[in-house]
Amino acid sequence: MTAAPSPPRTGALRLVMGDQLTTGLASLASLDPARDVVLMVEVADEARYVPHHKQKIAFLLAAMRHFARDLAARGVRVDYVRLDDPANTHSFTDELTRAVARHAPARVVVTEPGEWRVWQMMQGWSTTLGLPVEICADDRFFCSRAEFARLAQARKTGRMEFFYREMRRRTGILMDGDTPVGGQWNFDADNRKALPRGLRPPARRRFAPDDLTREVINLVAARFADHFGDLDPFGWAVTRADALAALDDFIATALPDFGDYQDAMKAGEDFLFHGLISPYLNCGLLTAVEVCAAAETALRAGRAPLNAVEGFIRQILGWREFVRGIYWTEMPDYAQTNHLNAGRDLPAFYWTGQTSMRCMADCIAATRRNAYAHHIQRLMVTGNFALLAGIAPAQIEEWYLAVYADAFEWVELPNVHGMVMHADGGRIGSKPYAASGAYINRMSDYCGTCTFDPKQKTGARACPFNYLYWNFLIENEAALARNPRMALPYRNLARMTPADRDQIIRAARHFLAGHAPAPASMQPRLDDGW
Ligand code: FAD
Ligand code: DLZ
Ligand code: SF4
Repeated sequence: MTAAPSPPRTGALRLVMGDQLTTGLASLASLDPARDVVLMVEVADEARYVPHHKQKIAFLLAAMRHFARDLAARGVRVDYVRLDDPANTHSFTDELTRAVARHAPARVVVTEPGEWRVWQMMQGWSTTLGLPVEICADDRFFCSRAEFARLAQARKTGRMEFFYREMRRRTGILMDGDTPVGGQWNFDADNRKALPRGLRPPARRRFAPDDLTREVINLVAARFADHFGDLDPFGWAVTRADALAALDDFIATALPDFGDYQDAMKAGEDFLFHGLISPYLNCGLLTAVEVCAAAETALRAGRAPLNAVEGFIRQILGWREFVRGIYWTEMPDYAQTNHLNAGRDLPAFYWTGQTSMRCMADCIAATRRNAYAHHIQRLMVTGNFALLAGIAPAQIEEWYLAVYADAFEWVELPNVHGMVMHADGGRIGSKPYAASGAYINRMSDYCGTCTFDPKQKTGARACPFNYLYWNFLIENEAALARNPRMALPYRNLARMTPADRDQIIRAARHFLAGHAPAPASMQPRLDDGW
């Protein structure tokens, strides 16, 4: 008598995570609908390792549910574990273990993750599961992790600008043969205009939540009530079709002015001429290739000028790829550096928004409303303040990772640790972007309605950015004075009388001592039970 045949094993169990919502994902490429199962899991660990903005959690879970629905409609077997499933263990590893028991797969297939933390977790999966685990390279970037490492060895990743030119040559984007379109690589000098009075940014396309998204919003409201941020109005696209519509809307209405007003800020105008596409790019609903192609097509069709299109494409083909490469070649040591020995606690107003500094209050309020702030708000307002105030890098990094819908560590950390805090000693930027109130006054209309005066250095009405700026130069003289790009500010500092210096130091100390750190209830809770 022959033994009864054992039940056929599922082919592969393919885990798709919240930032991998791309139909052409590497780990889905060889999917066999007859034998494979796609696993997607909503786990509280991912929502709580930093206290993510409510809207960010809702955006990702809604996008995951729509992605799963679309896969299932195409005949793919999807095993989807919801957040409110009573059996949910709320961790990637434990949910994989449970799914392996359900499906008895021959192997697990996954695409490399966006965060070092999860990459480390993955290294243990084969042993834990007792199965082969195939980790596919994430091919949604122009430059793979391996290729960036090769370029770094060939010394082509020292500065973003040279890496960017190399990427232009390799991809042919914005190239006419061997030369850059327009005969110039970079039009940044044209892109620093303040917003003229009377110029109204276009209304932006937002997307009303459907029933599936509304269900997620209600779940997040109930489960994460203590997290930062508003849930309503929720206007993010959560499907590929709507993300494409958002991209079309940007290209048609805002891209033409993106370049001119890239560095501008205006109170109450949350989006200006920015793309509003980073959440879609980072979760996978849009790809970098198609976004760059859409911008280049607009240029070639005469629908957007070169300074706008080059400036926009540089952010994606240049900065986005560059910071990812730095993250993966330099982690985990990268996160530990603290070049300026900054160690002050993050003030509570980053979470409450309650501060008399109009620029800070406006940027934090926009962040609370939208889980979004545009680049100059992040860099020159909330980032600049953290730099000047000497906030501990890890604390300000957690804030940025928590509050933005587009924040994943591979892109957040180099921007905050490197570009903003100069904690990496200059790997990302050759000098810190430190600026006084004069810069914010030039590029925005915040100061006109602020209790402080951007023209005063000391005294009760002096703009805090002013004395904090000079105090920053004084506190970091040993680390920064020999940097050639800091020569001008240090020459100006040298002209200050000892009495003026003393007054600055006292004003800064008084201000910093008067701002309490965030109470424990606002700090990330890594060990929170579910
Ligand atoms: P646009 O201004 O329209 O730019 C187009 C695209 O270019 C963006 O969608 C983004 O994909 C890319 N891009 C622009 N600047 C950068 C940059 N410096 N690094 C990487 N990509 C860039 N971006 C994130 O995607 N996630 C983050 O967590 C994040 N944290 C940041 C923290 C700080 C302190 C700073 C200064 C910048 C951060 N950025 C981050 C970069 C940038 O601010 C956002 O990508 C941008 O604001 C997203 O809005 P947008 O789509 O309207 O961008
Ligand atoms: C950010 C996030 C959140 C809030 N929730 C989930 C989730 O429930 N399930 C999931 O697969 N992914 C989630 N994510 C995104 C992950 O944090 C992200 O995929 C990893 O950090 C990638 O390294
Ligand atoms: Fe910000 Fe200073 Fe201007 Fe007030 S005066 S809005 S604190 S830069």
